[in-house]
Amino acid sequence: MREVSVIGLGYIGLPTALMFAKSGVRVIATDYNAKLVNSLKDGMLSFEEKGLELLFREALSSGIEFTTKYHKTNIYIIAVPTPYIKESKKLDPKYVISAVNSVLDICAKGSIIIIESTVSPGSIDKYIRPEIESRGFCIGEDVNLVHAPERIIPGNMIHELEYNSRTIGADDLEIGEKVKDLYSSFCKSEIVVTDIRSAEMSKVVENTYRDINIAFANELAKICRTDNMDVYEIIKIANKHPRVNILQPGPGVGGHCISVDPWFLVGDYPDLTNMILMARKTNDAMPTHVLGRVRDIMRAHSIKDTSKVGLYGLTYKENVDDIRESPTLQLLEKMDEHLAFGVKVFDPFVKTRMVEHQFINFEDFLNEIEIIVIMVAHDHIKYNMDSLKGKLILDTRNICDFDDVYKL
Ligand code: SAJ
Repeated sequence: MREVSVIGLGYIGLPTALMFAKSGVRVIATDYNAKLVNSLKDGMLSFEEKGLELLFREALSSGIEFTTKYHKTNIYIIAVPTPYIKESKKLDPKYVISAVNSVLDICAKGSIIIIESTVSPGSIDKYIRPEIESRGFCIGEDVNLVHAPERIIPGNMIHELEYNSRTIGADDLEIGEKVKDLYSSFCKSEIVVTDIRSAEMSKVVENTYRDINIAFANELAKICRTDNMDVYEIIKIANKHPRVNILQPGPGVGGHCISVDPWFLVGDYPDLTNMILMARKTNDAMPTHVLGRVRDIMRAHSIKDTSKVGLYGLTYKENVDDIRESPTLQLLEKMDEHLAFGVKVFDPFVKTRMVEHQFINFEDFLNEIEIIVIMVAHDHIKYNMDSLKGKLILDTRNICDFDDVYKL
């Protein structure tokens, strides 16, 4: 039976570990967070995701093992966080380095270490190889290195794990093929084997492409606002062209991928990344644009009190519970900078209080506000659209079709 260790049981590591287990691979799922490991052992998931519960049950009955310890297997998949340093815009590789070291402490000769965490191009050469060599290991003989960046999208992770194509970057093609064979246990799509540098770069390029495309849509939204054109209608028509595919404008770009990865390129190639930098700035400026729209609406209706404004949605996008770098958090930060406080917040996916003036009950939230800003297009608000009647609505996601709705 094939065997693999998955290290880091977060948004990527956990579904990946479960998927391997369900597909007949023996999985040792490791995380240093004892609380998380214990709750997984008790059958409790740490986050919500479509289809995850069922996959979890299937993996449990296939004998997946959750542990805080590193166990000896032949293949180790590292899916730990790779935060970026806000000031320098560079990657902080400390968690990957620490996980690699823990693997080196126990692994047998010839083991394969696969890094799934997103890293900035060149990071494996810069941080990981020297670390392994400084421990006296010969890469290619004692251990083999692979980079297999993930591509799954929160909200549709389980389906995409199975049906997205993947990239395997390896020093040695034979090792690459072996890893490809392992991922084929659940991945039904094409798996491309390439070198490590290309795998690192293509991952960051994919997210940067999306960031630039969203920035273009956001810029169009601002252009259309100045001359009262309907940006959604224009994008809809433009996208009928067979070679045009413009994404949707929104209140900003959040999450831990698209709003972060382009910075790696800007940080490493500051003189060569004009467009990438502009796109980042354009998207980062969207929460301020939303604030400007709120101010316009308040003025038009002689509302002076910001506590009459309610932000619907705290997560970075629809139908997930992840609030990292969310446009709503960015907007609240901007308000804070300008000493404007008191706006109310509600999100059906965020059940503990994360920010000031956050409501846990939707009706209570609605009772307190006159203006509602739809920041996230959760299904919840689509089903409850009628309850917004009588409010002033700023719909940043284009989901409300009432006549008198304000848009971006
Ligand atoms: N957004 C828009 N307009 C759009 C699409 C998205 O404003 O038309 C916003 C979202 O609301 C959100 C942000 O962009 O705030 C990012 O959301 P997303 O759904 O575009 O992407 P993520 O961050 O959830 O996942 C991305 C995906 N990358 C690409 O599509 C190229 C995913 O496949 C990656 O696996 C993931 O990053 C990652 O982990 O890198």
